[in-house]
Amino acid sequence: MPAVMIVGAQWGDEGKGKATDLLGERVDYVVKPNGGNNAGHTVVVDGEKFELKLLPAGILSPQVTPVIGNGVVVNLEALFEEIGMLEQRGVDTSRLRISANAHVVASFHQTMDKVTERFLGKRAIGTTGRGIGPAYMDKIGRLGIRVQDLFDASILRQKVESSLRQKNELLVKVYNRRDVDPEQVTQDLLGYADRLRPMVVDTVELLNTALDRDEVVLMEGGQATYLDVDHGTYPFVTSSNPTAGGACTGAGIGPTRVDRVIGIVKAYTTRVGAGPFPTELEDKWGEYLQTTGGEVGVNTGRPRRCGWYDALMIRHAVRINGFTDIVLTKLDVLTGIDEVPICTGYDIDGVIQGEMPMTQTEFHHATPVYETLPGWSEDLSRARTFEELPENARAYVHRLEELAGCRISVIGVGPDRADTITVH
Ligand code: 2SA
Ligand code: GDP
Ligand code: MG
Repeated sequence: MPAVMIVGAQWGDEGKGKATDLLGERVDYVVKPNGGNNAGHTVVVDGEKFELKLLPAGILSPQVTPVIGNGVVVNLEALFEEIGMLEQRGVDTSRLRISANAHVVASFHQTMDKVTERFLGKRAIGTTGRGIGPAYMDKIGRLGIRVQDLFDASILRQKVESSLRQKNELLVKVYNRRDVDPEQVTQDLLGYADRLRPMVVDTVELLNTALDRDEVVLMEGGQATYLDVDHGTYPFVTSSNPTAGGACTGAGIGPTRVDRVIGIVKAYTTRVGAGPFPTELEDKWGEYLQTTGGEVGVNTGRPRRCGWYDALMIRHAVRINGFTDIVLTKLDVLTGIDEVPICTGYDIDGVIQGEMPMTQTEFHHATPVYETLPGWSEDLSRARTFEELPENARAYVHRLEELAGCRISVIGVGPDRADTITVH
């Protein structure tokens, strides 16, 4: 079986971590193709909760080789902290492999992230403050530091100096901050080199030869479609391509080898950080979803903004990513709502439309048009087959499937690995 992909279809936190963990039992490699320690996955295994930020969720499955792909930006301090936390809890992390081409997030990237956000004031993006944007800026600007540079001190020193030259000007003259000493940064990074070296390999060769042997490779996208720098709600996005095409680039696996592209879709919508969100609820229902769904950021502890399901966004995400299947998560959270609204259109300055608008201005002006389905009050968490779901929950799922134009193969009815219904 060739490669499989997991992609978030909304603004993140759809439950990708749990989906990866579920598939973990059937895959040999899990590769993270994009993002860094801005991600946050919660995986619950037999009641035990694991919060992962940088490492792929596949690390929790003993037979899986977890891989950090070339498209990832790696904060080394965060990496070793997470490895230490997992080892302490008895998780074997020795199989972890890291691409020599992945980029490094240095401490000054984090400083730049924070000062830029502060400088933007009311227009801030609401980043996670982990230095992700500045690290990708350096990558695209050809000033980046790669993992392999840690194994050549003189190259590393040159790269750190080049990256800091302009930033130090900015820090001192614009942001009124102290400049950063390149030698100190170089020494800090070199301090990780020996521990890092055994994990670093040519991950393109590793993954593609595994596929040649018919082993299963799962690409676990970070963030989500509407945080994609090309397809998302720009500029309120992350600085990578968390969509299906980006996963191919970030893992070094060609599209012809991908068998399934699985979209992870929450049964309602959430968002952390700033940016437009047509179905956002600022009433008691928003609070209800926030509380019942436990909608708090894994990484920064920020409460997530909550709203109803937006069918336009999902249909568009199906197109962008070419989803073959949808995993619908958190259906259980909707239990107890009398009537469940689904956004099926936008009223944009008096004109109703049924597809995502072309421009960001229109999206900012979009007011949702809802159709309402009858709710259910039964506890879903014990259901293990589609037939065990109450009739109204089944009708909700069928309607979402119809509106998305893509089959819903798996349904999540609780946070635990076991709280899952396989439909197809
Ligand atoms: P950044 O830090 O440059 O990537 O931020 C840019 C935007 O991307 C959003 N973003 C996220 N949205 C949801 N979840 C993310 N990860 C954490 C989690 C969030 C947390 O999984 O819980 O703990 O706060 C994530 N990472 C980036 C971010 O909110 C900005 O809108
Ligand atoms: P990710 O960033 O997409 O991996 O998602 P997060 O882990 O940040 O957020 C998803 C949250 O929902 C986590 O706390 C999961 O444990 C939880 N979760 C996942 N699937 C389900 C589900 O079907 N039902 C419920 N109630 N919780 C779920
Ligand atoms: Mg998350």
